[in-house]
Amino acid sequence: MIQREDLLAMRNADKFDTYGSTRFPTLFEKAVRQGLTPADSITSEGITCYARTALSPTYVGHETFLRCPFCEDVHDVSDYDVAVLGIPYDSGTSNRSGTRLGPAGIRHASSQISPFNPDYGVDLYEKIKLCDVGDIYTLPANSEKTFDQITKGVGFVFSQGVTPIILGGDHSTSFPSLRGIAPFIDGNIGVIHIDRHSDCDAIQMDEKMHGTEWYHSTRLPNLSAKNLVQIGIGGNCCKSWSKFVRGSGLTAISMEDIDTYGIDKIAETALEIAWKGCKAVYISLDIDVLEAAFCPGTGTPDFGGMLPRELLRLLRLVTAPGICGMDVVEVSPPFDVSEITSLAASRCIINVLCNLALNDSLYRH
Ligand SMILES: [Mn+2]
Repeated sequence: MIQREDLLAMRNADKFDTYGSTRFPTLFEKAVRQGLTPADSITSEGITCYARTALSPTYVGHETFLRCPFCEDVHDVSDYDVAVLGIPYDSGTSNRSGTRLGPAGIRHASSQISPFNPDYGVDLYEKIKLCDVGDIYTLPANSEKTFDQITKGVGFVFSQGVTPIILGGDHSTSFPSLRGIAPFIDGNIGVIHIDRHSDCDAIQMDEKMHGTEWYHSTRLPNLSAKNLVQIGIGGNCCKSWSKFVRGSGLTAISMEDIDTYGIDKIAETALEIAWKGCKAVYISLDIDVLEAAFCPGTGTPDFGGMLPRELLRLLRLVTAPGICGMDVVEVSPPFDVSEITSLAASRCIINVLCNLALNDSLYRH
C-alpha cells in the first residue's frame, strides 16, 4: 500500500499553508471597491455585487458588448448614457438550462456587428456613450440572494442616471431588475413584454422561476398589470394563466392577433396601453418569441413565433418614445447553432439603441 505521505497531492497539500495569502486580500479589496459590496442578504467573504477580477465565477463574460469600453469601476458608470450588464443565471429554468452563458454568448456575437446602421442612419459610438459594466455576481444555488444582487446592481446603474440594457439569464431575472429600477421612477412604469410565453404564475416548482416574473413584478407599488402588454403569446401555457389575465387586467396579444391586425397596429396599441398614466416604459424581450427555426439556442423554443423582420419592426415601433431599460433573456448558447440566437439578441439590442439614439429618446432622469 502506498503511504499517505508518499502521495504527491498530499505532500503539496502540506505545503499550501506556507504560501501565505497576500494576493487575495488585495484582489478582494479592489473587487469590492470597483464592483460594489454585495446585497445585504449575502454573508460570505469574497462576493461582490458585480463580479470583478479572478474572484468572479468561471462563467462570467470576458468580452464587452459591441466591443464598447469596459466600465471596471461601477462608480464611473455615470460617465455613460447606457450601460450593458449581464446576469449569468439559469437556476430559474424549468426545462433546458444554459442561460448563465447567455451574456457571454451575446457579447461574443455582438462583436461581429458594426455600430453603424444604415437602416437608421446612426453611428452608435457617436450618438450614445455606451459602456459594458460586466456581470452581476449571481449565486446559482439561491434565487432570492441572486435577486437581491440583481436589484442592487441594476438599481445602482439606474440611480446614476444611466439606462441599463440587461443581458440574461433566464426570465426570472426581470422581476429583480424591475424591482431595482422602480423605486427611482417618480410615477408608474409600463412594460412591453415580448415573448411566446406569458410567465405570470405566482409560483413554479415551489419557487420564483422563469414562469413567474410578471406575477411578482406587477406587485411592485408602481407597476400595474393594467400597463403590462404581452406580445407574441401562444406557446406552452398553464391553464391558471387565464385566471390571472382576467383578474389582473394585463393585455395579452397572441401571434394570431398579430396575423390579424399586423405589427404596426399591434405596436400602436401596445404603446397606448403601456404608457397610459406612466412615466417610463421597460422592454422585456424573451428571444423565444422568435420562430424556433431562428432561435435554437433557448430553453423553451416553440414553433409559430415571430419572423426576425417582424420582431425588428415591432422593436423599432415600440422603442420610439424612450425606455427606462431593456432586458433580453433566455439565450442559451449550449443549445445554439452557429451563434444564430446570440446574433439575433445582439441585433435586437443594437437596433433598439440605434432607435433611441435616432430619436434622442433615452429616459431622462
Ligand atoms: Mn418565453
